[in-house]
Amino acid sequence: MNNKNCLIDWPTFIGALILLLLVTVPLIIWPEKGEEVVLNANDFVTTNFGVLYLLVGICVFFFLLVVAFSKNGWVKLGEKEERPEFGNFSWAAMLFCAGIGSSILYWGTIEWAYYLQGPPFGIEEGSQDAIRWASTYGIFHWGPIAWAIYTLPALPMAYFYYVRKRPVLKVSEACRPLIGRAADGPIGTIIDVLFMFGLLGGAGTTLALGTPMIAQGIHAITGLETNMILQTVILLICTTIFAISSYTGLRKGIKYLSDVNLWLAIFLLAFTLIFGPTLFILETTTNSIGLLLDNFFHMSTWTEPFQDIGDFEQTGFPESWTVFYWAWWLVYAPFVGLFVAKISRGRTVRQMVLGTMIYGTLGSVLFFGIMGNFGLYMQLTGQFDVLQVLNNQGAPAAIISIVNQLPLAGFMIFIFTVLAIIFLATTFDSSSYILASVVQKEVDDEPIRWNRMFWAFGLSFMPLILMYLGGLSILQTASIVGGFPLLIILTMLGWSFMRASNGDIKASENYKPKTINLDPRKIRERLRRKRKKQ
Ligand code: NM2
Repeated sequence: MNNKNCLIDWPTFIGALILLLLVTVPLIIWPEKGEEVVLNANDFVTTNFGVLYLLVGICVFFFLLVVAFSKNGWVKLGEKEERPEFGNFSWAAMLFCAGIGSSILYWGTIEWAYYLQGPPFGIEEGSQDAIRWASTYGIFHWGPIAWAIYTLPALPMAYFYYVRKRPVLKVSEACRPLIGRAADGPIGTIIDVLFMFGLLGGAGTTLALGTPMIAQGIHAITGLETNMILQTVILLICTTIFAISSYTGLRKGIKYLSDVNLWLAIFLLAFTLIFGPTLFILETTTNSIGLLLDNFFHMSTWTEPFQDIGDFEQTGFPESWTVFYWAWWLVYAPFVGLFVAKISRGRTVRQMVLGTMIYGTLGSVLFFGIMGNFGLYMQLTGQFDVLQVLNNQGAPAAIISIVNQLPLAGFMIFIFTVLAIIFLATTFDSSSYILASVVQKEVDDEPIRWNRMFWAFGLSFMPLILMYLGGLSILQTASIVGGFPLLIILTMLGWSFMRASNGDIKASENYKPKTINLDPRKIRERLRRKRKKQ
């Protein structure tokens, strides 16, 4: 073993690997039985613990607001006079690109169609109300609560980076104020392994959804059959693009690709807005924002109770959507949090918190408002029957055929597919970076190469099996089950931040409470002076 390999934290490495194999190998050996077990696991978690996911979602949202507007929010992430390292636009763009991948192309374009057919709140399928909610619910699932979940881990991480000046690359490390020296022992290892497991599950959902969509795009452009072989090849090509670039030191390549992606995405959105039904898009999006604001608390706490007791029809909507989404955001949260922390130097905690929630939501509104409402328009006007394609040929075909309705269709499908491929390659890049870092005791500059490669290929393992098994519920289960331990880990991260920052604030001499004491004498004097002037 050369001394570089001594850097590997073997218990975490092996722990995560064993967990991954324990879950995936039986699925390969017994796919049919496996499918049943996976669906049961989904059912078990969402039915029994669904309410927990919803509660954590809304609590995280409030917690962040409290942090932002309390003394903890005034803490500067950096030196006193330091200005933010990045301007607002590039900060917001980087934030969005880190947190979002190919899935926003997928769901942004097609989510409404699922809601139109299976509306929430017992609303009649295809009714006016169902249409309104169809274009609103997507924004909710990609909105303020979702972004709050992303931001929470950034709190302790940014705090340790810039205030305590201790870089944090591991979740266990960020929990140190809470668990103390246990962070170095088995408890720390368990936390890191569970985080890795969650990320492997979440990325599994992302890659297993994104790949068939890319295959469909390639099919539309080249006519190649969209079978398992094509999908496997795409997954491997995306891993290889990334592997080559990171192996040959072309790391800048990925950074360059991310920038290209930002502009391609802006182009796709602007083009669709201008050449699509502009007024319809603007009106429907505005309306959805109002509907969302009006019903925000109802949506975030809707558990569909007493449905199974009385003789009511149960939609299963909260379990199949809201719970799934919160879980999916949860599994990515520590990893995105780390990135948010990195780019937030020079901001206050409050700026970081409100910035992520507001800019993140705005970005989601753009995708869902423009791409989603474009598809909805096609459906409602009868220009193109999206639902029929969705039900007969599946979501990837429906998505690509919506893009196919744009002017310059061939070219736009090409842009859309390239966007999705780059998104997928960058997901491999950033996720494998984090996975590899977590299993190292130290990281100087970059994780060890073979370690990085190992996790990049490890990442494609889960989606391959998921795609092979197929079905939306199966893909969702990877995130739902992987996200379960994150419910606890996220709570620990929030707590850890409060404990560390409250302690430091109290101990710091120059802390003055920000309450303003108004002096009645001075007020009277000021009013007198004012009157005199008049
Ligand atoms: N989230 C945002 O698949 C992706 O686009 C990455 C997915 C959690 C739903 C993140």
